[in-house]
Amino acid sequence: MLSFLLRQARFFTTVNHLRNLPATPQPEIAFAGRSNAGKSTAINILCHQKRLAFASKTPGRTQHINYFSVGPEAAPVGYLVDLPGYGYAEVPGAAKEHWQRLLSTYLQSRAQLRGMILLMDARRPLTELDQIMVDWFAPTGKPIHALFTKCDKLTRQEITNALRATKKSFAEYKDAGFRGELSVQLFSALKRTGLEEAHELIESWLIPEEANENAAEDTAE
Ligand SMILES: Nc1nc2c(ncn2[C@@H]2O[C@H](COP(=O)(O)OP(=O)(O)OP(=O)(O)O)[C@@H](O)[C@H]2O)c(=O)[nH]1
Ligand SMILES: [Mg+2]
Repeated sequence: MLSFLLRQARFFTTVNHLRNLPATPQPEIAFAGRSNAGKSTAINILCHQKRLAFASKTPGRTQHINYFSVGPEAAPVGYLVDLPGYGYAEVPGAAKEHWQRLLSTYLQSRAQLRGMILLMDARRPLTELDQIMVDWFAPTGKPIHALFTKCDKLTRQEITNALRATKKSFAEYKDAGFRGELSVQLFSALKRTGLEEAHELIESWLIPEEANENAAEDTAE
C-alpha cells in the first residue's frame, strides 16, 4: 500500500520562510540530518525514484525545505519533508542563523508534523548538532526514528558499537524526560538495507492504524 503511494511521490514545493509553509492539512514527516548524511538519497530510495530529491556529493546542497507529496497528486496522503542539512562549515553566519530559526521553529510548531526521521552517517552517530535537533524536538512529545545511513561502509563490529552507543544515549534521553518514541535502524541506500523497516515506520506515521482499520471495514461492507 505505502510502497505504491511512495512510487507516486512528486515534488510539491520549496519553502525558505516560515510564512510560506503550505497550508496543507495532511500529515508530514521531516527528514533531518547533517549535510551529506544522505537525506535526499534516502527519500529517493524510499520512493523508488532516482531524482526526486536532489542528492549530491557537494555538502550543503539542500538549502531550503523541500516538500514531496505522497500518493496521488490530486489527493495526497501526506508529505515527506527534506530539511536543509546542518553542520556544513562554509555557511556564512547570517544564513546559518536563518536556517537555525527556520528549522527550530518548523520542528517545534508545525502541527502537521508526525515525527522526525533523523539521518546520521553511521560512522558519526549523534553528533552535537544531532543532539540539538533532538533537544528542539523533545518538547513536542513526537517520535524520532534514527536512520544510520551508509552502513555499507562499516564493519559488523562498528555497526554494533554505533547502535549500542546510540541506544544508550536514547535511554538517557528517556530518563531525562523525553516523551516521544525513540528508535533506531540501519540503512544503506547502496545496498538497499532497511527499506522495509523504514517503509513500515513511515506508513505507521502517515496512515495511522485507525485509518487502516476503517479502510478495512469499508471494504468489508
Ligand atoms: N555508500 C553510500 N553512500 C551514500 C548513501 N546514502 C547517500 N550516500 C552518498 O552521500 C552523499 C550525500 O548524499 P545526499 O543524499 O545528497 O545527502 P544530504 O543529507 O541530502 O545532504 P545535504 O543536501 O547537503 O543536506 C552522496 O554522494 C550520496 O551518494 C549510502 O547508503 N551508502
Ligand atoms: Mg539533500
